[in-house]
Amino acid sequence: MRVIFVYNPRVDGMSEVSNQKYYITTPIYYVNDIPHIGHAYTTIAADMLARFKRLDGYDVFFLTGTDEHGQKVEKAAREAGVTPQDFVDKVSQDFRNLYPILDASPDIFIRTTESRHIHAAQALWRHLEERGYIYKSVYAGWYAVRDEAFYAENELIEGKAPSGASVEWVEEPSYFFRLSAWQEPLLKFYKDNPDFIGPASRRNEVIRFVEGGLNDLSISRSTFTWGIPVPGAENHIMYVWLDALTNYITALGYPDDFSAASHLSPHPSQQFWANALHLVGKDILRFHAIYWPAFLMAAGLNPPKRVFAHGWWTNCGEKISKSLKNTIDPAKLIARYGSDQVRYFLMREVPFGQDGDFSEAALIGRINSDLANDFGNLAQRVLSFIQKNAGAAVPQPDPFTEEDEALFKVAHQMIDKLRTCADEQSLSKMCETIWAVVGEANRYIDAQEPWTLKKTDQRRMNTVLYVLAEVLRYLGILSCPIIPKAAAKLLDQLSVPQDQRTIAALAHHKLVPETKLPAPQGLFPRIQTEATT
Ligand code: ME8
Repeated sequence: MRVIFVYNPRVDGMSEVSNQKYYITTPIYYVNDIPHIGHAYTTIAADMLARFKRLDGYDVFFLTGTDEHGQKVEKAAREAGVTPQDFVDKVSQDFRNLYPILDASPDIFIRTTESRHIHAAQALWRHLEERGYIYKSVYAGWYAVRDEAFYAENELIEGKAPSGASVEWVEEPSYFFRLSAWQEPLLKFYKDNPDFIGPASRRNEVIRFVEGGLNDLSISRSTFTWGIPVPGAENHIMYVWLDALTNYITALGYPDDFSAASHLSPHPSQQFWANALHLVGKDILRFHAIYWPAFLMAAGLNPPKRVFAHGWWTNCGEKISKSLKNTIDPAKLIARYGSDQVRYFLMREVPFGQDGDFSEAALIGRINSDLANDFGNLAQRVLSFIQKNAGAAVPQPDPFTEEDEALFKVAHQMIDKLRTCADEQSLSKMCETIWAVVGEANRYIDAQEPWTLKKTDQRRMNTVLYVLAEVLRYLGILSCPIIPKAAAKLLDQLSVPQDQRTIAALAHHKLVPETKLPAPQGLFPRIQTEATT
């Protein structure tokens, strides 16, 4: 049962959402290795959406965390010569330490070794068992530890998993989930919920895969012990993906709080669940778009609202991997260029959903052109002109001209465009939408020439500066999700009160003439390179 929400109409005709829930998740990352740019990418994307929805008045719940069980992690601990628990405590902390560096704002960081998660995963198992979807047999087939995935013989390519991971032959007693029973219900579910999988090209891939037939899935292992014990069969541990996927409902209080609600009085956790968006890389779409909704439906629960699979980053054309020694450390990159700069680059450079190639030259290019030249320069020109020629305060405008109104209009239109893009996870389009207005404002200043008006018509100069400062207020507020530090700095320089840094405040408030403005400081330093020095 999906919960229906009512939008509150706004006085000025803009829709404002009140108290609507938005639940966004990243994958929980394996702790077999230190965090790299790929992990930072999904986390920043989720953060951008979480911040945008908060800005738009939503009640947001943003979840991330670490996936700490399974053979891959156990093997990494063994290689490091420490116990799995000590190992996961250390690496999980490395991931946790990354969030402030990325300027990411998760509400909860979950670990699959926490007792509440073990309780939730075992409860889900019991529900599946009670409903007749689990049976015991023997698994004999291929397994790729790197992917933590089972593969059928006909899926292998030259003796390897389709991902390129090595496979090993596994033969062991195992419990199975009746995935085959879910082929038709899944296909119906995809048909009834055409937005469940994004982007559309990925949706088609998933549908083709399911149409090809689903085998029952081995969901327990009995040849190693680093995992959650199967309830009632303690010599088995749960397959790491069944364990890991459950994290998304553990964080909402499953099973205790989650099922306490009815559709007449939905518990807040159910309202979040009805609006859940899982952001994942394309590598793990199958688990999220096939296994996960099948597990949930089999347990009598609703699937999430949407799963969006983004593309894959390579480094100068090469797959990023530890063995190629080309992993990119996001913390080092941020120390060199700044968090806003790296966030903007990752979100802007590649349309979300497509693959991208990382290069430092491209990052520097974006910093110098989009951030320093376009946005930073606009703010600097306007604010330092006000500082020098308009008494260091918000100028008093005269009635606005057509050109002024046209610029206000494009600034205002950003709001609905950004809302649409956010709901489609078109993150690079969100950046383009804002930078299009930066471009309009730069063209307006060049056309209006406040430096000439200074000598010929100071009242018109004040109006032009007011218009530009107001548009900077729009740009500052709406760019918060992408470049939170620079946006806050800009809003400080415009003396925008903290409680007016929301989308609702854009229409309800305006800059108040004669408000004192502090001395401006540059937002984005240019990066000097050999080519530019
Ligand atoms: O799969 N480009 O964890 P994981 C873009 N624990 N994104 C990348 C990337 C790259 N080169 N490399 C990694 C797991 N990612 C499971 C998830 S969820 C219930 C369990 C990102 O540590 C991307 O989001 O291997 C990818 O899906 C995820 O990291 C895989 O992280």
